[in-house]
Amino acid sequence: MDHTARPNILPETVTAAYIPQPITREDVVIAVLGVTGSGKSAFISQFCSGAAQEGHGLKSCTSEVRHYTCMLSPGQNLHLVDTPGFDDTTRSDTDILKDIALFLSTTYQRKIYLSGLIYLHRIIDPRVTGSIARNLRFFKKLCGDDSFQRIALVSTMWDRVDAQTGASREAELTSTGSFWGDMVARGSKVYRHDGSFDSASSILTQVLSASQRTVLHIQRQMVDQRRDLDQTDAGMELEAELLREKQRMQRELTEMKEEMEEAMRERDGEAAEALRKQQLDYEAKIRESDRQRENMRVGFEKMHAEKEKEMRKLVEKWNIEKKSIAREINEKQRLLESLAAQVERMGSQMQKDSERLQTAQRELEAAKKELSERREEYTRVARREREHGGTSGNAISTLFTVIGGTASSLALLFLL
Ligand SMILES: Nc1nc2c(ncn2[C@@H]2O[C@H](COP(=O)(O)OP(=O)(O)OP(=O)(O)O)[C@@H](O)[C@H]2O)c(=O)[nH]1
Ligand SMILES: [Mg+2]
Repeated sequence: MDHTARPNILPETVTAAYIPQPITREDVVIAVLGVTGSGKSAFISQFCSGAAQEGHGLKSCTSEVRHYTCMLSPGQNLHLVDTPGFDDTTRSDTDILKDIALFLSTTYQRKIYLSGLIYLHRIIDPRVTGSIARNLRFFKKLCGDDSFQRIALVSTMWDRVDAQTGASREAELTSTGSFWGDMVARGSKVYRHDGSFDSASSILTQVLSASQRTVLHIQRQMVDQRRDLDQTDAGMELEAELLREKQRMQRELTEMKEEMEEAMRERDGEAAEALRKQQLDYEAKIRESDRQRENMRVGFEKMHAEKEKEMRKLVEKWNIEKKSIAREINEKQRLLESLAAQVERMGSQMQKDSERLQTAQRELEAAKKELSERREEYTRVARREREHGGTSGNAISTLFTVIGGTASSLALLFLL
């Protein structure tokens, strides 16, 4: 294990947003797998910032296989393939296996080979639970022994565990054949990830440093040998698992029927009804398990055709949505235009009103000035008259002029 290598995937190479790029033969492709919540999307997001959606709740987050692209060097793209975990809370294992198998077969058929696989595991998990072990089994079957040396086994969340506990869990994983042991014995490398860019980048750099590419069992079996999915190693593993589960449910169903007969003999209606409901539930589960097994009896070409049909339906749905959104945008645009015209009309009216107001203010100022001049004039005339002790014809005419001017100014004030 090498924790000292300097990261040479620098933050500047991280792409700012997810721009899906078609994968070419020259590109580097790395698949990221692991149970739900192990940190696959978070790991990928370190390099394609904000791209892969991370989950923060209890539900599985990534529900389909999707690749994210970042640039390794000018002209060379790196695609990180995000996958849903087999224990997804929203989709069946067969649907997930089909999706992963389809991606791997399609790329392989186009002679695009994987440069490596990264398998993530949460070091904070105190035990390798049934579902973790199951996930690992499918993963190993998917890859096949000859690809083990291209696998990076990465335990995540080292920032959330004390070093000693983490180390002892890691030792158990690597020393137990049915966990990581058999893969490590055949060349898989073990790494630790603490959630930081530096640790993710150091791991990716080391995965990239080995130049050889690999072909997985599922790729050879589906494309070269043209097997149906249920005839591949991974498919057979899943089929066997589904069969075991079905047999278990059938055994329980038989016991349930016996218990129900007994409850009816003892006239315990309540217990019989509860058992009847449980029985219906089990029968539905068994039918679903049969449907899942049937679902895997499909070859690469048919899987491809099914996916294309699904995509065409999606595109049709998008087109309908696009049209309705375009209609909505047009309506909003028209509304906006009519509002803008209204605002413009109000604006020009306001402009006219403000001009009229300014004219009136100017006239008022002039009238005030005139009034005060005439008042002064009147005062002067009155003073002169008092001084000369009489009223001349000239003075009377001046007085009339003053009074007349004042009246017109007052009239203007009232108008305003
Ligand atoms: N502290 C810490 N948190 C991490 C680390 N890796 C992932 N997480 C967090 O763990 C949660 C689950 O991570 P995801 O990347 O969504 O896990 P996933 O494997 O993609 O899960 P699915 O899409 O459901 O299969 C997210 O909240 C991550 O931010 C880590 O190394 N340290
Ligand atoms: Mg995810």
